[in-house]
This record gives sequence, structure tokens and C-alpha cells, in this order.
Amino acid sequence: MNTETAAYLGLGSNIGARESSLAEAVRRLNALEGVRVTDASPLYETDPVGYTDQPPFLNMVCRIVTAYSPEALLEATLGIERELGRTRDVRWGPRTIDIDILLYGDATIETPDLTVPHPRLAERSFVLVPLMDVLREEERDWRPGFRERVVDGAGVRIWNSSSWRAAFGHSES
Ligand code: X6L
Ligand code: MG
Ligand code: MG
Repeated sequence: MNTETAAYLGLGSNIGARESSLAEAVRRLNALEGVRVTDASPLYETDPVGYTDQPPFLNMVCRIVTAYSPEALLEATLGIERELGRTRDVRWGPRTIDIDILLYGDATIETPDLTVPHPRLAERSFVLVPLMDVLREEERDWRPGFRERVVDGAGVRIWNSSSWRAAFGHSES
């Protein structure tokens, strides 16, 4: 019986040491006994959306394989956000780290605490562009049409980081 589910997480940071916060979040996700990080996208620097008077973000997406239920995964991601100093002052405001569950297998979830697929996923280039870097061919049919929805990628720029490539990138060849 398959008790593990592939899921995609969107991560963002726009205060403090953004790249370190993202790297530490990925490290802590992978350190959870119920989570294995299988792929991490490159980093993108992105213009803030929603509340625009804040610094630019670094955004990325990772693919995980997890034994956790969606609810347990949400608890785990909120715990890592708290450990990395996430506070919730201004709605849509600046944060050291944000971890969103974008996709959890082919599941559709609507509870008071959790909506999957993520409600803003399909409209946000800062999520779609890195998602397209890691979304597996065989998992595309979970939610058809994502690739077509990347219209322009405006406000999303690759963030060239040799340390990120060294830690999470594919080897050059
Ligand atoms: C109208 C109303 C238009 C609301 C947009 C968009 C609200 C996005 C919230 C919106 C609206 C959000 C990030 C961000 C945020 C991020 C970048 C959100 C939550 N998170 N901008 N803005 N990256 N670039 O991770 O996504 S706040
Ligand atoms: Mg978010
Ligand atoms: Mg969030």
C-alpha cells in the first residue's frame, strides 16, 4: 500500500537573510521524519504582490514526498515558520519565511484552516514559474493547464546564487 504522497510547497521570504531562511526551511522540512525533499527549484527574486509597499521576495518551490496527512503537514510547516521567526502583523505583509502547501497529490481540500490547491496558485507568476521548474511530467495531470497559465512571468527574475546551486541545484554537465 502506498502511504506516501508527493506534494509541492511554495516558499517565500522578504526580510532578513532571505536566502538563508529559505535554505534553513528546506533543511528543516527534509529533517522531519515524515518528509523527504526530492527537488528544489532555483530562487527567483519577485516583486511583491497584494501589498506592494514592501521589499522584494525570494520565492521558490520544492517537491516533497510525505507520510503526513495534509493537516499534519500544515502543522509542520507552521512550526517551521514559527521557528524561523515568522510573525503575522500586517496581512500580506513582510515575512522571514512563508511556507504554503500548493498541491498535495491530486487532493482537493477545503477546511477552515487549509485550501488545496492553494487558492492563489494559478494566478501568481512567483509561484507558477518555480513550480514549472520542478513539477513532474507525470504529476501535471493532477491539475491540467498550469503551464499554459504562465502568461508572462512579469516581476519574476532568476536569482543567481552559486551557494543555492551548490546546495540544491542539479550538477552541471
Ligand atoms: C488583489 C487582492 C490582488 C489580493 C492581489 C495577491 C493577496 C497575493 C495576497 C492580492 C493578493 C497575495 C508573496 C507576495 C504575498 C510572495 C511575492 C499573497 C500573500 N506573498 N509577493 N505577496 N511573493 N512576490 O511570496 O500571495 S502576500
Ligand atoms: Mg504565501
Ligand atoms: Mg502562507
